[in-house]
Amino acid sequence: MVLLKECLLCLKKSYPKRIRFFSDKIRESTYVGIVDAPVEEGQKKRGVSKAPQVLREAGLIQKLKEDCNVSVKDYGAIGFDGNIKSSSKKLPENMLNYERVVGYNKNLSEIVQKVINDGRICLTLGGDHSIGLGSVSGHCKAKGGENTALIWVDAHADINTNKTSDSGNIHGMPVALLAQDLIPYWSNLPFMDWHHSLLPLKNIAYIGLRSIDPYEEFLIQKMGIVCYDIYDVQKYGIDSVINESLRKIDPDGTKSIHLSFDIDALDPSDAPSTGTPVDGGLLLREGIYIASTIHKTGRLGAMDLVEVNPTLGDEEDVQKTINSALQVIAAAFGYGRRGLKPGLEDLKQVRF
Ligand SMILES: [Mn+2]
Repeated sequence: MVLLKECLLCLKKSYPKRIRFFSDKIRESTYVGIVDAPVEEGQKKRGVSKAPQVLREAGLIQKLKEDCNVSVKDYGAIGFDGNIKSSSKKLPENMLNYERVVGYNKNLSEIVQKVINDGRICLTLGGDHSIGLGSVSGHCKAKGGENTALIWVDAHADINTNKTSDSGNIHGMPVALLAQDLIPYWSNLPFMDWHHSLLPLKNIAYIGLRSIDPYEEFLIQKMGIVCYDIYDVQKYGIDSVINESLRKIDPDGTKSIHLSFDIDALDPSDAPSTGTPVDGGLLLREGIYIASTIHKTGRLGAMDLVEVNPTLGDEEDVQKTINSALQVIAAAFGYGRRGLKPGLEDLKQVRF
């Protein structure tokens, strides 16, 4: 065992290219921190806050440990910053449950930043997609906005502001709140001093969109945001879409990648139990392909899995949706459909 390690180290010194070949064949532990965001005030349907518990009961942590060889640390559930409550401050219009949503995102942002600074990949279990605000914000604070690349996999663009949103649901606004370039589009956002809109739009790529509001489409075009909608997935294939996305938002291959995966990106046949399903979505295998391609970069910094609502649909719908969520998460943390790579233990008998 020791000999094997020494042998590999020796090769690393003299043959850097060869060691990369060997490293690729050896399974290494990944360190993950899990955060629950059992919240649902970013939209109007109740039940999505139950997802973290249901995903855990379905064996998420066991799957990560056994199928992905991941070392898991549990950071528990986010709370709500009690300092943010009704005050004389004028709240922004057309942002439902504003204090509540800002309050839990502040908390989430701090925890995500801590998990990443602890040297772990942060997995946040939503909750509705409003938690993308705190999660990505925390990632940017830990790594710097310039050094963070965001892949937003979703049926929707979630880039409305309170001036353009029809619903006032904040789960349709997180990308607009995160983007540095869109700061001028906002005004009067109290209790947001913890958030700095650090992420440049050029570091964001959308995959799977198919329900885009007119203003969102205008903004995507005007700002040149990298966007591969469901039409592009069909046209170019998922391999080109994810690799081109990564190449465009992270051309040097050096950024910390944030995968924000809305389960409604998947077709309702694979993920029916979600609040705003849209027909004609990504196949489960395409969702898995996105996640495993990001895993293979070795630069996944954080992941959100959001919008699973276990109170919608019948039992079969819920099972399907949970299964799809578990498979996408497992793929992001290294589970391959051809099985696990051998670990050092497995290689004891191998002669190079
Ligand atoms: Mn979303």
